[in-house]
Amino acid sequence: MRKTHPIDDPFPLNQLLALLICCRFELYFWQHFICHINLLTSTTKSYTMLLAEGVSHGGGGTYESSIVDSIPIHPMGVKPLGNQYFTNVLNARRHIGAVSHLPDEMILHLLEYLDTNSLRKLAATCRFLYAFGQLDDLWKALFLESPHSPPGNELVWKGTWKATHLRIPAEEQSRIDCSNVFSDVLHRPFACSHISLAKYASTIPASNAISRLPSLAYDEFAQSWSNTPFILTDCIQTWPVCQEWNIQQLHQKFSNVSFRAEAVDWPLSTYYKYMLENEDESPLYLFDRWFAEKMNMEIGPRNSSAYWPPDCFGPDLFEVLDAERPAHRWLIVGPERSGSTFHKDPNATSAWNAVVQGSKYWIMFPPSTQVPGVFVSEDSSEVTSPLSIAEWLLEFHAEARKLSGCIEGVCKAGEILHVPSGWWHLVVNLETGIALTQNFVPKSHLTDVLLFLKNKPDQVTGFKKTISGPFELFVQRLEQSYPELLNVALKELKQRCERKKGKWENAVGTKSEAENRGGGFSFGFSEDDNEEIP
Ligand SMILES: O=C(O)CCC(=O)C(=O)O
Ligand SMILES: [Fe+2]
Repeated sequence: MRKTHPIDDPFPLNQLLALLICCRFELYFWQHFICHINLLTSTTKSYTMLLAEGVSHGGGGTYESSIVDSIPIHPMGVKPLGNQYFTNVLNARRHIGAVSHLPDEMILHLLEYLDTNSLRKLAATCRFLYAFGQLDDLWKALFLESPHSPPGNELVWKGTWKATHLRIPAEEQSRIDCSNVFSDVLHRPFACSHISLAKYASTIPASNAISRLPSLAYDEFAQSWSNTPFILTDCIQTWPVCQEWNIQQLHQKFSNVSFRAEAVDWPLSTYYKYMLENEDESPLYLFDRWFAEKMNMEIGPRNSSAYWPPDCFGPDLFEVLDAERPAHRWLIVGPERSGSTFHKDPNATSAWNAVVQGSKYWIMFPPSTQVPGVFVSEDSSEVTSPLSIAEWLLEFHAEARKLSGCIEGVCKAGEILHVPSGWWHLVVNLETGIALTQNFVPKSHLTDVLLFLKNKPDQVTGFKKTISGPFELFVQRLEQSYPELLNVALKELKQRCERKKGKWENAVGTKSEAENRGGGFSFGFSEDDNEEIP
């Protein structure tokens, strides 16, 4: 059944506000709104440049006819804002009454406070707000907030978040022509979900290219490579999973098994359909830490195992924590464009990431880099990467890849990539794929991990809640299994803190607070600062 629609009735502002008040309009709105607008204003610049490039390449035509050919026409005909200057059609924005006083960014932000019914009602008032009411990100948020499916009424992916949330077949959704709606806020997510990723992955400057080695011995890793990203091209092909796994095979074998994909637990059959059919700018990413248990798999050592950690990384010191070790391995499945926005791995651990199917583009920076578009709080306890991967690539990639220390590379099926402790990384799947990742503590980064556990207890993640002192527990276990190594690491830890303390006192010309209080050695300096210590 098609939805009827009172097209282009003016919609008064007080009605929208009344709706919002009835819904979930909250007091922190204004503060949040201002940050949001600032960010959107900055990203709009690069988006506009992208569109302008399209216009100039196309000899002055409109965006649709000329821009980068991978971006098709919007399914409802919505156009970028700038296109309003190339047309004589009556702009649908003229019919939104008093709401026209609000910029598009604000309208979208207000709509984020609406519940399902209010959003549907508002979308039925005029063509412009209808277009806003189709934004699938709004429906994704409503879906994720809604209660889980009752038994017997299992969730089925219906092609869009709106259709899935409302449980209507995609073909029964209304689709009204919106070719007189001009809005970057509406067009940008669509454009971002179609940008060509290959153009970022295929133009890597030689000076940034990640080292590709056939294999590596542990001694070489320990001596020269533990602080450097690299790809091993001939290391994991003997893993049984590399011969056996592909998406279809996993789908057949585990279709009823639920896996964690960000905020939801979905049977693989649902995620598989989603993966094939979604058009999201940032597709939901399957990232499951309990996969071995769910798939009844043996992991390392060799022989009967499905895969095993490569020898070259040496002993993983977190193994001493045994059942108390924090989350450390994940199965990763995702479609093209899915991936991980900028982050450092937890607890100062290193990681390896093995691609079983597909390929991934990686861009990485050394620990002390200020990555453009990534906001780190003063005590580095909060990291915000507010842009989607596509927006970051559009806005910041060109500038970021010129920064010193930038490393880029494509890790292909059958290859494994090393992420050193503390390194920033953004990763995007260039095609549908499967990967396995594991975090570990090599001997050469023991001090970093101890320092992190000691100095940043509020940022330590992945341990069971019942473990009150991860640092103390780790030290205690190391004392039993690696007493000499622990001694050396604790000495180094002390030296690093004292050097840092000395540097601080030189800078401010006073004794540290700890010393004034009579305390000697203090762990009060973060390991990020140690990057600056020669
Ligand atoms: O495969 C990915 O998306 C990246 C995962 C990741 O961040 C890691 O393995 O450290
Ligand atoms: Fe990571």
